[in-house]
Amino acid sequence: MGKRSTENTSRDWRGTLFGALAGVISAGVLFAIAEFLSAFFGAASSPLTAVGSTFIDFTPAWMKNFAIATFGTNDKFVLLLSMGIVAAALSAVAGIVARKKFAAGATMVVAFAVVMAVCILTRASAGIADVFPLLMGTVGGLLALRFLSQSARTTSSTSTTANPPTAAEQTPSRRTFLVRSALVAGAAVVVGFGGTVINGARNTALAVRATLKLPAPKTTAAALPTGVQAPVEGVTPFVTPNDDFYRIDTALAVPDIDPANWQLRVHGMVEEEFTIGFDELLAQDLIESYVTLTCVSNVVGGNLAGNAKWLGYPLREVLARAKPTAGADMVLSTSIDGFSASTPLPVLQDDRDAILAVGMNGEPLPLEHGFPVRMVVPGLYGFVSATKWVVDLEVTTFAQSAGYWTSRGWNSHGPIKTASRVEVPRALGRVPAGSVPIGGSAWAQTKGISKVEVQIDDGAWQEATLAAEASVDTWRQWSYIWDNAPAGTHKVRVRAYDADGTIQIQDQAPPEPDGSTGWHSITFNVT
Ligand SMILES: Nc1nc2c(c(=O)[nH]1)N[C@H]1C(S)=C(S)[C@@H](COP(=O)(O)O)O[C@H]1N2
Ligand SMILES: [Mo]
Repeated sequence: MGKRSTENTSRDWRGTLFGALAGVISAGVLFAIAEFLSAFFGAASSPLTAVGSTFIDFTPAWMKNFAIATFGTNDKFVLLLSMGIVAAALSAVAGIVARKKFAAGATMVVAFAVVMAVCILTRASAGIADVFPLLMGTVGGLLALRFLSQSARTTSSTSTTANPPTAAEQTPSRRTFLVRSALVAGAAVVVGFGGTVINGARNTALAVRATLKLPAPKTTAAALPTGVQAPVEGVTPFVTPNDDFYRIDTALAVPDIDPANWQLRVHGMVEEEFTIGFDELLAQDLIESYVTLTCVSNVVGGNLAGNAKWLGYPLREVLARAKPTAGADMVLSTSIDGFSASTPLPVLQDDRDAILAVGMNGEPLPLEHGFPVRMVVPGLYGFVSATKWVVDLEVTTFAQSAGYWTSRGWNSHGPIKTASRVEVPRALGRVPAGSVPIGGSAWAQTKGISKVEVQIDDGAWQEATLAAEASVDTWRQWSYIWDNAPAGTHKVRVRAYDADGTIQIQDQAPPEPDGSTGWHSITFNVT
C-alpha cells in the first residue's frame, strides 16, 4: 500500500465519522426545535414523549416486568436513555448516507419523522396540530443536515478521481466542519434547554397546586397510635413522605391538568350518568384515611409500596349517585392519558375507604401522583385500582371491558397478597455481634396482620413483636432482637399471617400475572 492510499483510507474514515456526527447533530436540532415548540403546543406534541409512550404501550409484559425489576422507579430514565442511543445510531446512519447522497439521507430523516408523527397522532389526547412542532423540527433538522453534510463531504478527498484534492477541500474544511458542527450543536442545546425551562414555567398544574387550599375532611383519620413505628433504627418510616413515595406509571410526561378544567365523567351501566368538576368534588363530605398502596410489580422484599394519609371522596357515594344497573360488575377508570384500570364494582361499594383522592399527606396530590384527582382503593394493587389523573369512570362488566395491563397479560382482578419484608439489617450489611435488632414491615390490606415470625439461619421460627396497628389498610411494622448473635454470615427469613390466621404464601412466584409470592430473606454479617 502506498502512502497515498493510506491517506485516502483515513480520510474516508474521517469523512464517515463526520457524516455520522452531522447526522447526530441534525437529529439534535430536530428534537430541540420540536421540544421547544411543544412547550407551546402541549405535551402531546412532544415527539420524544410520544415515541416513548408508544413504546411503553407496546412493551410486552415480560419486558415491563424486567424493566421494573431491574431499574425499579428508574425505568423511565433507562427508557429515555435507550431511545437516545437508538436515535443517535439511526441519525448517524442517515448522516453517513447524506454525506454521500443528500437526498437518500434526507429520505431516511423524513421516514423517521413519519414514524414519529404516527406515534404522536395515535396518542389518546392528540390532535392534528400536535404534529406541527415535529414538522418544524424536521425542516430544521434537514437544513442542518444539508449544511453539515456538505461541510463533511469536503473533508474527504475526491479519492475516486485521479486529481489530488484542492487545498479548499482539505485542511481548512476539517476545521470548518468542526466549527460549524459546534455552532449548530450549541444552538440546538440552547433551544432544547430553553424549551425545557419554558415547559416548566408554563405548567398550569404546578402553578395552581402551589396555592391550592384543600378543605378540611368531614371525617378525619384517627390519630396514629403511638408505637406504629417499630423501635429499630433504619426501618422504613411508617408514613412515606410524598417525595419518597414510589412512582409507577406509563406517563413519560406527567399530565398537566388545570383543576378548573378537570371533570370526571361517570357513565356506562348506570341510571344516572353525570359529570363532576373539581370544586363540586371538594364541596362534598371528604374523608381522610391511611392506606398502604402496593404495586403488583413489587418483587419479594421490594420497595414498590408506600403508605400515606389520603384525603378524598368515597367512591361508594359516587356510585350511589350513579346507580349501577343490574349485571354490572366492574368500574373501568381511565386517566387523561389513556391508562385504565378495572376495579370490581363491589369493592367500590363496600365500606372500605375507596376514594377519589385529592390530598396526600396533608397536601394536594403531587403531580406525579395524580394531580388533581386519583383513585385510592385499599386492598387492590395499583394497576387495577389506583388510576392517577382520573377523568372517566365507566360502570361495565369484566366480560365487556379490560384495563390497560389486563390486555397486556396481567390479571383483571388484583387483590394484594399478604407480604412481609426484612428492612434491618440491610441485605449484605454488617452489624456488631451481641444483640442484633431486626425489623421490617408486613401488609395484608383490608384484613390486617396478626402475626409475624422470623427464622435465623435454619433455626426454629420465632414470633416477632408487632408494632401498633394504625388500620387494617396500612402496613404493620415488626421487630425482633436476636440476642447473643455470633460473628459470621447469617440469614434471616420472615413470614406473616393475616387477621384470619392465613400464612403468607411460601412458594416463590414472580410478579406477573397477579403479584409475587414467597418468604423474604436476607443475608448479613455479624462482626
Ligand atoms: N394514569 C395512571 N395511573 C396509574 C398508573 C399509570 O400507569 N397511569 N399506574 C398504576 C400503578 S401500576 C400503580 S402501582 C400506582 C402507583 O401509584 P403511585 O405512582 O402514586 O405510587 O398507580 C396506578 N395508577
Ligand atoms: Mo403497579
